[in-house]
Amino acid sequence: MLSRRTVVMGALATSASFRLAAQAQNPPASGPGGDAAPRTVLRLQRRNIEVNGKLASVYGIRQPDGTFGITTDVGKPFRTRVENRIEEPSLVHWHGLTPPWQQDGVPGISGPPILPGGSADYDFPLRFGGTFWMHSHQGLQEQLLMAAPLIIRDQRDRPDQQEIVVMLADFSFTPPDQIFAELKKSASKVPPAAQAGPPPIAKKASMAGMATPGAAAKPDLNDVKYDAFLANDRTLADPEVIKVEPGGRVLLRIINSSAMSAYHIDLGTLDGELTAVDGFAVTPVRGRNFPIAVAQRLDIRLAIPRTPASYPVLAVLEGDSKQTGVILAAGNALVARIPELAKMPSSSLTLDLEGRLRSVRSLTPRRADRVHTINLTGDMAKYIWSLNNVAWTPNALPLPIANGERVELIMVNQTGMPHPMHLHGHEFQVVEIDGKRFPGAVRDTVLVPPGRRVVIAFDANNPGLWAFHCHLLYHLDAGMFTTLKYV
Ligand SMILES: [Cu+2]
Repeated sequence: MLSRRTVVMGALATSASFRLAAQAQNPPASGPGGDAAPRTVLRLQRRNIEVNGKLASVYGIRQPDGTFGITTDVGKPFRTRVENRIEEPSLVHWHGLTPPWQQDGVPGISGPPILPGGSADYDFPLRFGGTFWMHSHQGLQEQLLMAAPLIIRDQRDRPDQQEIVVMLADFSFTPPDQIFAELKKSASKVPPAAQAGPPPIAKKASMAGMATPGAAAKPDLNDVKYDAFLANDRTLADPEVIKVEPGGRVLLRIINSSAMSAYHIDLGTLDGELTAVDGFAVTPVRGRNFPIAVAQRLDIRLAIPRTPASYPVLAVLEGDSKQTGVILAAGNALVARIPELAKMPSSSLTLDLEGRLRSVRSLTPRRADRVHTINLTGDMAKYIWSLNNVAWTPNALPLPIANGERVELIMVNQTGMPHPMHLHGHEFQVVEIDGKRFPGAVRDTVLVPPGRRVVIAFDANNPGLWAFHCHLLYHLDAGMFTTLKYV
């Protein structure tokens, strides 16, 4: 049976009645799970941080006691109330979770945004644990750090292991609207030769590669020039220093909440063991350097050496030397200042690791009942980004699928930029790269570099209207977005 709250979350509710109904429920009535489970309040609010010695007004998602986001346990209901304390409408998406579609937090798809002063309630079971995150799906609020960790502990977590969450973000003092306007303006200055397709070639970095478009061209990266890169809201000029036990075990939960920036995680002299991507277990991969695209997460286990020392955990911007990070301080070690430029520039992200990842729990092998080919397309001249040459509008038709089907999405990147593609409401498995089938990682966001073909498979087991889009914020806003629908 639908609770009153679930009805309130429905897409049919208008913003006004949505707000009134939500307010009328205060104090909380008992939900489907009874009175027992307390409701966690999350407030969307303005806050100040200091970046490069200057004060910056950004957003945050915090509990009344100041805790960013949520840490909870698998099996518990996800019972939250989101209170909008900012001056504009907002709505929060639970990235990687599989709620009923009306609680997915995409304005105009799952339901209306929460008006200023209003609130919305959520209540759904947590089917699996792992490292997830939450972020506003409204406008460009994510660029102003409207994001927070969403950690679900499960049987993989060990009491003898210190958990450290590292949230990465890109930061600009330029307001997001202006960033977007400048992207459109500078795009229109691309010489006509660079606009000729197919495939359309992005500007700047890829200009040199114009004669050999697509995969052969150097990918176009980092078209927003950020003022800073943040790890837990701080730069390397004043990084977070986290005490760890010499000889102890650490689980890094790295979340890339950046709007537009991908990184290579540099563990320095520490050997890491990658145990999960986007929350889902993979056969462990050892290494000191791991790529992370926008919206992805990495769980990396570390064994801290017994000798006191400080160990930076860095994120180096792809195709650049700029870096951010946190410092792990084991014992009474001196903490040296880490420069904001790495010695060596990082390469652009590849699919080398993706092709090696193997899920610990694959989908049941099964032929696809339905296959959709989705070309990742764009027109750099107008800064229009699209799927199958359709820049999304509310009139765009959803991709049809049906309940119970095994669905495969073939993504072919025909542009000069990499696109991290995210499916809402379902975990998927990477099953093919460039024609080679393999039982890859189960995850919710996969990178498709220029000229590459990536196939994902999922089971249609959560009926509704679901978003599928590029997670680069300005590509998403420009129209690289579609929906899937089934009942
Ligand atoms: Cu994109």
